[in-house]
Amino acid sequence: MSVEDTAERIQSMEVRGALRIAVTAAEAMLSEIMGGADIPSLERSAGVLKAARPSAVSLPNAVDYVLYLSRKHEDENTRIKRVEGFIESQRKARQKIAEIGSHLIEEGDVLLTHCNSTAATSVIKAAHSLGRKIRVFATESRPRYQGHLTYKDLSKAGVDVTLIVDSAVNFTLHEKNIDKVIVGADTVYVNGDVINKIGTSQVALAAHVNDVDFMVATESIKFSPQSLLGIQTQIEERDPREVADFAEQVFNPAFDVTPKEHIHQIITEYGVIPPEAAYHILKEHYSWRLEDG
Ligand code: RUB
Repeated sequence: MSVEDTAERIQSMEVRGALRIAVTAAEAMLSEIMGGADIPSLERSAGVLKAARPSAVSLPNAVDYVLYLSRKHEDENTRIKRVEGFIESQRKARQKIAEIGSHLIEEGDVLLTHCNSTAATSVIKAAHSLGRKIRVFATESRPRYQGHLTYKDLSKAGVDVTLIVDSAVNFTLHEKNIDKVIVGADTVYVNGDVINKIGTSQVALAAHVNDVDFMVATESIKFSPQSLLGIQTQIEERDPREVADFAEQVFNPAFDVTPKEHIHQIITEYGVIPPEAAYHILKEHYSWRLEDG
């Protein structure tokens, strides 16, 4: 698949979810490398891919890492091996998060999740496959209804899941005695604030008021090195017609920022950290990014 087609599939959300976006973009860069692309043409491809969706930092992180590896290894075979190794490391990170996160889900837990995060659902499915009896409430996640994907995925795995409308979150938290909320992330800032699907910050606020644990499951590829430099991630605004085709004025932000004060834990492939420890993940695992400019 060409870089332009891949960017189009990401923009149209045929490919969505921060990790899948990152891996698909890295795979498009890998095909270019396999086709003998030189550094200037890889740089051009990276630019096209990075412009596809602005709020998932996993996308520039993945694409820039492939560029970094390509500049570092001139030999084509080594380049290919390193990029393949990077893509594989992302699949392993997901498995590790599922394994680590499953320890945080207890027998009898009632959970709530928002949107469709494969990191969050893999934690839930891992806990379920360990035999824990759990129940999950999934928001439908207007306007694109990614919660339907969550519902289908969890049902298929045999998890007891119930769909709710987004505006039922606060009521459900106390009415159904939710123990924990678990969501994914598109971007994690150095201070521990998290960008995720629009409505996540409201879910977190409601969880805070109801004294419910709020957990974020995320691979380190979603941590923002730019935030170390004081640069904020752009919040994507999407087509108003996703919301309504009759209204002349529609505001349709796709993501929002949940403040670290409302987040209890962040589950990463390196372990469970408090949001304040985001700096350490960035410092240990993203120094290449700063070296590379
Ligand atoms: C998806 C979304 C997900 C994160 C994490 O938004 O907000 O929670 O991307 O997903 P969209 P994952 O549907 O607009 O891409 O854990 O699968 O990487």
